[in-house]
Amino acid sequence: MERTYIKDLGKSEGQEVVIKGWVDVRRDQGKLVFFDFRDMSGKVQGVILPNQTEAHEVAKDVRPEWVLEVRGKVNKRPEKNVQADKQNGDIELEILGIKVLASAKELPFSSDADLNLDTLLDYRPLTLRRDREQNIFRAQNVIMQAYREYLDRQGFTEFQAPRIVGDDAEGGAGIFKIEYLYGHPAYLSTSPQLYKQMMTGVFERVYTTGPQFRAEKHATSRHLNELTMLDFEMAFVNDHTDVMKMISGTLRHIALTLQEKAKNELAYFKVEATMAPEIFPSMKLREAQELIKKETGKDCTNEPDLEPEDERWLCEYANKNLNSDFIIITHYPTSKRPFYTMDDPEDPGFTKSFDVLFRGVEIVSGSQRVHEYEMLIEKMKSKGLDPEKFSFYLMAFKYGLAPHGGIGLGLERLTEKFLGIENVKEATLFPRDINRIDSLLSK
Ligand code: AMO
Repeated sequence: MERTYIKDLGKSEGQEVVIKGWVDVRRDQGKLVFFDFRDMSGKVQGVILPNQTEAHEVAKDVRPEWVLEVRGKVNKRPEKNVQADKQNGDIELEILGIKVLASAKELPFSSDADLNLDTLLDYRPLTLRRDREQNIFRAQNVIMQAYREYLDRQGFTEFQAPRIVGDDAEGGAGIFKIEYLYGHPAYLSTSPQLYKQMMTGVFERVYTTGPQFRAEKHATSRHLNELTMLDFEMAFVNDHTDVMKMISGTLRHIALTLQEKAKNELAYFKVEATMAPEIFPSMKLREAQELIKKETGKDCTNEPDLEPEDERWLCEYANKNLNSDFIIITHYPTSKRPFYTMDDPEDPGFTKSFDVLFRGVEIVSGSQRVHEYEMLIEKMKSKGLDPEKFSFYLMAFKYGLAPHGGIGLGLERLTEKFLGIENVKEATLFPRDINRIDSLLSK
């Protein structure tokens, strides 16, 4: 008999079916044995009635996480036992036969326990099986699909960027050095920045997704050493505001798609619907700092950047006063932004750059880029970089690139904030941080 997925059992009422999956929970009640079974599509309760001696015999040793093939009859539950809020809460599988596909040791934690971050990560292959973790990564999958869907519709072309690079694009972010062939030094990329810019000379509008590496010794709830970055870059922009419109549209589409396709996951985390207007509210860094001073008395008006507490305050402000969970801060100082960022001639010392803040944290950086060859060489030199080292990249500019701009978006931070969870590592399947690459670096 063909396997039926657990989510489809409701359509087979009164019929005999075969399911395959894991034991989620086992409960013995006198002569009845109850199981919750789990497969990739959901959960269902099964029961072995007292007369099923063969099934009882096989089930004797079966514990949570054993993998089974179960033959059974789908029965409607009596009215008083219906659990309307639960998947398959109105049916039950009457177990007629069990085949063990794999046995399992006892889990090192109880499956419904509230686990701290260390335990969650120490036992990642197992903790990922929990409802909470499944919901995080199902929602993340929807985010990825929505990101691609929106940009595809806007005429973008997806491309794959290399991860082994000859130098650092971001100048500032720590970079991991590796030994390449013949002893040549090489690095792990910190961003696909240079490649996406070159690609605008081919496809005009491009995006790319994938791992990026940051060799920074942070111990915070927002930093990873390997992150998934979603980047796009678009040619023929008038200035950075065209890019701001595109990222507003992208994030709004992701928010709406989550509400439509990840309803259950959002409900699990009890998060309020995201306020994502068509174009996000924005203000210059200096205006934001003035606002903070006026409203809170904290004077950060000469600082070149926002501190985490400023970012939190601005997001609360936008939530309460601007009907938006997102706020864009523009015009960071030239000294704080990478060489490829366009200066604003109307605001000397500041750039046509921006960050998008979402529920208290920066999730996106972006800007209009310098597209003129000579100006770019000057900018590199002013940052102490050797243009010779970037001659491959500069070739694209020497032979004509259109005015362009783009963004980089951190997938894990975005997921974390959409779901209202507390640490970016919880929104990372297998986080790399200062303490661990799967297992702890030192005990
Ligand atoms: P930036 O360095 O600001 O910009 O990175 C873009 C976004 O990536 C995420 N991010 C991180 N997430 C977790 N841990 C980290 N260590 C980490 N570092 C960055 C954040 C951040 O907003 N090339 C530019 C983008 C551009 O201008 O197109 C860049 O890399 O969400």
